[in-house]
Amino acid sequence: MIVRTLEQIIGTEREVHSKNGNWVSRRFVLDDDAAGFSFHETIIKAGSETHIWYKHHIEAVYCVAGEGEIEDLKTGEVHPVKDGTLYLLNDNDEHLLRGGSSDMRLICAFNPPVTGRETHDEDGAYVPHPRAAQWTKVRENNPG
Ligand code: 9YT
Repeated sequence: MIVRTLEQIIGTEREVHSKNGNWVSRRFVLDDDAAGFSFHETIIKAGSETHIWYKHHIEAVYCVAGEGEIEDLKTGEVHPVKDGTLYLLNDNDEHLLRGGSSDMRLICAFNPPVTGRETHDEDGAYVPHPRAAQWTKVRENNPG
């Protein structure tokens, strides 16, 4: 069993600040924990807008505080996000994530797991997991 607290993560390399100051993310579970997913708390700053496009990852995001919105760049749909809202980027969906009048506190899970060494490229993507082909096969064999 692994037990970690936010206090233990803040100020370490498991806490990552975006270059533009739009978000800060605390990685509770990473690839080297071998859980099959990574698990993060991300704070999206009020009033910010971030272009994100995880081309190589599936991400589930659950909002537990604050409010904002997500715009699906394929359809143009805008969805409000607040305490109790979940969105699942199950189709590598390109999107804009906007903070509203208060910081959003989001709980995020990634598959394949993030290693912690990725940075957003110009498209808002992370590089593929080092064993991405294996994860693709797991998903193909479990279509739901
Ligand atoms: C909301 C969202 O996309 N969070 C992503 C996690 C964060 N950018 C991270 O931990 O890298």
